[in-house]
Amino acid sequence: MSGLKRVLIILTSVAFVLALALGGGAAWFYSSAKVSTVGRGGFRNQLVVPPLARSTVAADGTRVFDLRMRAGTTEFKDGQETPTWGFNGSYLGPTLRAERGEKVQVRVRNALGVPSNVHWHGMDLPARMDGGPHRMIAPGKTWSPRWTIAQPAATLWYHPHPHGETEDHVQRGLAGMFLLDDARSRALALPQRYGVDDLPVIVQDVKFDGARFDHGHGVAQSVGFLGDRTMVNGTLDPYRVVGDEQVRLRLLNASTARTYNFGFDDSRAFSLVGTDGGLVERPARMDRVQLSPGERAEIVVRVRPGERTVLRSYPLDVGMDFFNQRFNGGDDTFDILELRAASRLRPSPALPATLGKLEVPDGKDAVRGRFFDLKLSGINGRKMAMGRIDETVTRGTTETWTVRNTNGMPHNFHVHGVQFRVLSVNGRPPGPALRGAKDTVFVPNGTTVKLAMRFTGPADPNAPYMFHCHLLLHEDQGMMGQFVVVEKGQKAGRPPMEHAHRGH
Ligand SMILES: [Cu+2]
Repeated sequence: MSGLKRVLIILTSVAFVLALALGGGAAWFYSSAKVSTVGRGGFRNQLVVPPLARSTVAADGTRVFDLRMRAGTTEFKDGQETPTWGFNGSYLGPTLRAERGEKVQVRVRNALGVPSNVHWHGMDLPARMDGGPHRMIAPGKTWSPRWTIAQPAATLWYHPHPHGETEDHVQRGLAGMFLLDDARSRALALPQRYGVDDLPVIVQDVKFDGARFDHGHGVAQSVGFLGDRTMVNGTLDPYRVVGDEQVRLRLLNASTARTYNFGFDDSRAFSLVGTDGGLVERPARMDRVQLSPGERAEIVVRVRPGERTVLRSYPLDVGMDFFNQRFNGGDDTFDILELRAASRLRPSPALPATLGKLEVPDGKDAVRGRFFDLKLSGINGRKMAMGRIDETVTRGTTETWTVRNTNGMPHNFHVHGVQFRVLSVNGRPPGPALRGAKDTVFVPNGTTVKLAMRFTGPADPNAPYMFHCHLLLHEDQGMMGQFVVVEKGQKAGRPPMEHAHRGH
């Protein structure tokens, strides 16, 4: 054998071994990116239901709540104390509840030791009360926004919104529900005994490094943080004993990046009765409902005496490409919550055939359209700038907003201070889970959604509302813009810069 030939054989062998190793590495990397907790955790812990926040009623009829943001530790796993943040407790916060027409005030005290703030997600309220990134609360200070509840019954929530740090503050535990009621919702034959047949289900994915949270981002995860297990209301491996034939679950995706595809382990049908902004016009039967970060769905599920059924999150079915599907959590499966039906169940009335009329506009009276191109590098090519107002809308008018994602990764779109109707998804009428009032909508790659919304104000040219991707890493990286609501003919002013310093 010639020397040259020998060298060639050696080189070929080395290349072959390298290719095998690379291929094996890639295969391992690919298969290790898929997570399933089915049958893994057992359901060992009774689901914690956040307490209803206590309130007082002031002389002028205002319902007053107190929230205190603080640091602490929480025992998620036996004997292990995890450093966490919470409102009035060590993790998450109490459920605030108010009635349509009621005046409310929330006194928010920041005892964290670092600046933070609170945004009322889904609330129709003046921009100055909205808790955007301009409205920071310094350590030791209290912010006391007040407004009148001017929207239908709904499952809303609250969480911090500090520019560049929202993912971190929410992951540490700062989130809670804000439920609204009205005369119509109270009169309907829907399960509505809080903590009994009407359960808050705050879903978050987490990862532990011993006792501590591990908030690291995976290398190929463009969406941000993805955990390897889930919690409901801060409870790992949760179960709940239910004593009624029908149970209402108020699902909130409070995760920072993960989208869930909820269903039951036997794929039984359930009834969707509410979306982000309140009740849908009529209950819709389905066996899956998908929620991206920030979205809510109210579902009613029927259970049989003595049975156990598991709320599960299935792999996503949104036509994501191969790579995104695997590395952004689309192939993952989680056992979320086990419902244990008592051996004898209280009878529940049949669900009403209709739940009422939607109050979001159908877009026919739209006076203007706007277009938003979602890119991680910025919306419409611009990164969030605290001192720049991106859009100016006229109070009392209806607009259509067209939102497109061709960015090669999933995004969603949340608008502050308003509820909208989804008119179309890629030119077609939306599916049943998108036919209610919404404030956040999933926009996977290759999708264009058209929304209709009416800005009821009040006008304030100097106080902006936000629109942004609610995948919190993306929001922190600048996928956000600002709009103001003005009176006809008025010009946008300047955002209040006194709260804009963040010292990064
Ligand atoms: Cu995004």
